[in-house]
Amino acid sequence: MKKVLTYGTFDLLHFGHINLLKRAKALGDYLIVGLSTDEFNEGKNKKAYHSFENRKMIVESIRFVDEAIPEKSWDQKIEDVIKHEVDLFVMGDDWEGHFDFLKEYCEVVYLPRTIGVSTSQIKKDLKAIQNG
Ligand code: C2G
Repeated sequence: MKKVLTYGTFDLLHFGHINLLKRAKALGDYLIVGLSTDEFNEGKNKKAYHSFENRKMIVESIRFVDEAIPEKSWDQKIEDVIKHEVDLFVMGDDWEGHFDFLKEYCEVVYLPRTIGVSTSQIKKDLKAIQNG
């Protein structure tokens, strides 16, 4: 069984997230998502709209996702790859090169981001609609 691992916040879930998860799952048999906790997001200067628990419930409901684990720090990826016996690590290519250190432990693939959508743009657009 080929195990795939990816990480993210997955807030205000959109088709860019789904495209990533769909392609990641297609590269293996079992997809684990390391979901950023609210505390970890503070370190990314990100404030998710949905809480970790609610984002976890949503992400675990996606048919491409087999398991969600908490992402609490930048330093847990090697341990996660080993502990979960991961064969392939996947991220969107906005992270190109950032996780090449994992190549000692598993395959690393960066997939093209889906153009034209992002959680931050959704927030901006909604604010503009509200302001009229
Ligand atoms: N993504 C994408 N296309 C978009 C938006 C996002 O392919 N239009 C991908 C990102 O490249 C990432 C995943 O969807 O692989 C999740 O995106 P975010 O929730 O924004 O994750 P991020 O904040 O980049 O956190 O340790 C890694 C971090 O936790 C990644």
